[in-house]
Amino acid sequence: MANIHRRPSWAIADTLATPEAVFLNRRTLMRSMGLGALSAGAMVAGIRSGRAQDADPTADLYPARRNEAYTLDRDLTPEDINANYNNFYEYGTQKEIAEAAQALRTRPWEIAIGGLVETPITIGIDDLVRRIPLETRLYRHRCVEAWSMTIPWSGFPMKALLDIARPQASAKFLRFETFLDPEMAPGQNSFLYPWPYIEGVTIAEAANDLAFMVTGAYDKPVARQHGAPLRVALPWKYGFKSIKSIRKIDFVEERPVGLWEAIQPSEYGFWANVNPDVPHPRWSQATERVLHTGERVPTQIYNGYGEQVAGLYAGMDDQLLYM
Ligand SMILES: Nc1nc2c(c(=O)[nH]1)N[C@H]1C(S)=C(S)[C@@H](COP(=O)(O)O)O[C@H]1N2
Ligand SMILES: [Mo]
Repeated sequence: MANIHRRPSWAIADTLATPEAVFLNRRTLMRSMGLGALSAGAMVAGIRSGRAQDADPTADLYPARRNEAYTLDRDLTPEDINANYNNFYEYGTQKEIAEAAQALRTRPWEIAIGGLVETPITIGIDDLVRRIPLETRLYRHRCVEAWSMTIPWSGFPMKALLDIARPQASAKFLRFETFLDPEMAPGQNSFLYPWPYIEGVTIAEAANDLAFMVTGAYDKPVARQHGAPLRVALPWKYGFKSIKSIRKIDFVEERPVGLWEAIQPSEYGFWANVNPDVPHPRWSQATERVLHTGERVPTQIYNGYGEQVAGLYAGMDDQLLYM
């Protein structure tokens, strides 16, 4: 167990993770959870409940207006590739969680926005998405494991949350929390992870135009395996910052400790800005594997978004900005 604590499977650069290594890790985890049999059953139940769900009540909002300020230097990752290669530990530690994730029930889905704000609010996802105009942006995504993808996200700027909740002067950070429901998400039965998944950003980061709240992808409501019905996209940071299936957003004074930072603070920090020159303790970040071509390309500082976000970190050289 201590060994798994040190080395969650996704924490191995995926170029180093042989299928054997992934299999072994998964089997060990299952055994330690006593979940071998249950997991197969949960998977079938998941597929069934996914099919039984009604059509998404926000489907009419897509395709959302394309924001031409966000384009790409490379092709989009084909939808079927993206939809079948995911990190969503609530549904398993392997990349093939798409089927299991269909167990995620996305309605009713309320989001509680509170903490140090003028206007705390609990709002249903369907009300939230109709309150703010949606737009589509083509974004890059760089996982800390050194693979990358490109995706047409739809949603709204994170800044809209500041306008809705109006943080008090004492608020310094946003703290995001994923749902907690081990019956719906078998991975949350594992005591190896401090569920629920938590992540955070500073108020200044949230106000940067690049910080995006995702409600859709590929011109329709976002798929469960990508973090329906509401997730974050912070394309200049390693992917683990982009938390999925959000239920709670709090404005806080103290810096939030994310799930991965809680497990392994020497490898996963708060800032997690992409930097090819700062290796992960166990692998290089100089290049990345493009998911849909298999090609290795150089990684760029801030994942290519430095012009927009580098200013956020001026004078912060005392911080561990790149892990
Ligand atoms: N709740 C939750 N959010 C999460 C994760 C997770 O396991 N649980 N994985 C993170 C990681 S490591 C990555 S790379 C991205 C993957 O997003 P994708 O599966 O849509 O490509 O989600 C991030 N958000
Ligand atoms: Mo990741």
